[in-house]
Amino acid sequence: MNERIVVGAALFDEGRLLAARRSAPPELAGGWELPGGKVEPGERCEDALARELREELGVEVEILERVPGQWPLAKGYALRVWKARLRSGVPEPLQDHDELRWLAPDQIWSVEWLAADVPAVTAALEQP
Ligand code: DCM
Repeated sequence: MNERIVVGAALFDEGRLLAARRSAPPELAGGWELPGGKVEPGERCEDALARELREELGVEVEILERVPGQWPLAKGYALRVWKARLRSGVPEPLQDHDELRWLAPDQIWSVEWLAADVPAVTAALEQP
């Protein structure tokens, strides 16, 4: 049942949330997202999320609880989000992104989130 699922991480460190600015494709470039990506066939969502953050940011993360909800993306994909925290490494924009920013609570809406990520970020912040 992992067809057309995109997983994203609400990665928190010392109360700040990581936002990543996409560098591709052109229609999404410049928009900010919760880092993540597509789940591969047969792959668990949580495993896909850890893999994507390893590939894109060069970090090992601990996947925590799922953020309730699911948000529609293009082409029939849906975005699901998990809270996560760093286990090791310092995030770097290795792939798909050209800038990363740790956002304090009063800075969350200072970046232009991609449309699907707006409700996802809202839900992640509402969760205790
Ligand atoms: N996507 C998104 N928000 C996220 C993660 C991904 O809107 N937090 C979108 C961007 C792409 C699609 O999901 O259209 C697949 O992402 P990727 O190219 O990273 O696999």
